Amino acid sequence: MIWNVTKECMSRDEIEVIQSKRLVKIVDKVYHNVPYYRNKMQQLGLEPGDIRGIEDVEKLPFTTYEDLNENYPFGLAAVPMSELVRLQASSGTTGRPKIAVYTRRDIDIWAECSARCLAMAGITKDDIIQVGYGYGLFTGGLGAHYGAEFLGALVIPMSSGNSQKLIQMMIDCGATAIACTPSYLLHVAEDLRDADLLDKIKLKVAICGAEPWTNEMRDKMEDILHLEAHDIYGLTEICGPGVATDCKYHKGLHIWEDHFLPEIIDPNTLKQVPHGETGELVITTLTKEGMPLLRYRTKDLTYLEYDKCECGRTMARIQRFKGRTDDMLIIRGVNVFPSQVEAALLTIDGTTPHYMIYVDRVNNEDTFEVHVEVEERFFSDEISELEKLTKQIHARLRERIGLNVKVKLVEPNALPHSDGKTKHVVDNRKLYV
Ligand code: DLL
Repeated sequence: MIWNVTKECMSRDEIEVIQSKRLVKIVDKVYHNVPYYRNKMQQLGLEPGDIRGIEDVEKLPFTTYEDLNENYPFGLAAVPMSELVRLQASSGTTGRPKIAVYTRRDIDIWAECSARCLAMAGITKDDIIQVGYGYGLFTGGLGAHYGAEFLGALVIPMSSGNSQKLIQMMIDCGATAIACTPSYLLHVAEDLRDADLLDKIKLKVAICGAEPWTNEMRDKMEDILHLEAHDIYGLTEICGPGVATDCKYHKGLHIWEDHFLPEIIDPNTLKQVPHGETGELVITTLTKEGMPLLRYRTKDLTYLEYDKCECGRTMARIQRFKGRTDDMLIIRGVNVFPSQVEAALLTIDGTTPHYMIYVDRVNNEDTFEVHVEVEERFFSDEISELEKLTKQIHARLRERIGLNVKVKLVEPNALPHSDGKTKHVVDNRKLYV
């Protein structure tokens, strides 16, 4: 079902007219309300009047995570605090979260975008949907929740982390749809199969995202659960889930171009690449009030397809992600930067800055193991000292990155050292192709 035909099926000319109008407005707004943007524009010799439409977007400055960090927490807000009604966040490289703030209208538009995505996956007001993304600072739970409610579906706000309860409610309540990370759904699928409960479920659609996943994962979950799986993309800085989803033709994820202006740039030259070429996805928010962002560098590598889709939608399609330009890892849906691990280790006496992170996927669950070189003395001391240190590191990492990780202490020089750029991560999941 197409939730908003007038918007989702506009001609390219109509899309561009709306984008141009909105871009002019948003540029004017940030120039006058966000001193940081005003300075950035002034440094480039730019005034709002210089931006007359999307053809001028390349004149505008980029926004990066570093800009968010510099303006943490509310420096990029474009409205008075009294107009903000929500804050969401996800991990940042320095330990400071990436924050997004929303006005009431932002929440309504986010709900509409999320509802369009769910409708694109075939979910209607007659469905019972379990939201298995985390609720809280993470945008997944509330983003999917508001979208599903907006659509009129019956929402079961499960959150993440308790698959036995999820399975019980799925069966008892006859859930027909589920929204959660793909790895979590595969884990649930295997639990259902092992417990011989597959014939008790009524799921027909899954809407999975927040982390990269492969076609093999999609085939596997569709095969076990007999449902159709859709991919949903989003990021905290832009709003959360609901930026883009794939329709039943699965030829890329339609991005809501009336709210988000996408560009693909070469991350080295920072220039737009020709249509169809891969580069970094950059998004300008066209309607956000609380924290509008100009040319936000997502760090996600992909390309866009602009031809009309068989589903009737005209909005551009984001193609399979090829990786990220930074070293962010997504572990069980949680964003983790190696620098966070390093910062946590450095707070503990006895550790050295030499560490290695090994990531893998075992039985559809991400494993995260940190090997740390510790001072020689721990190996001559009693074994209980080593155990104590392991526990301390485990607890510190849990507190700092929110994950239970496996910690292994090794002797000095046991890990590969390099004179150049040290590699800190071995990721054996092969999620990007
Ligand atoms: O992951 C928002 C979200 C929640 C999206 C639920 C979909 C479903 P962040 O925690 O800020 O926000 O992480 C954003 O996750 O830049 C991508 O690298 C990655 N990502 C999100 N969705 C997908 C996807 C949420 N479908 C970062 N495929 C993004 C691949 C994805 N990567």
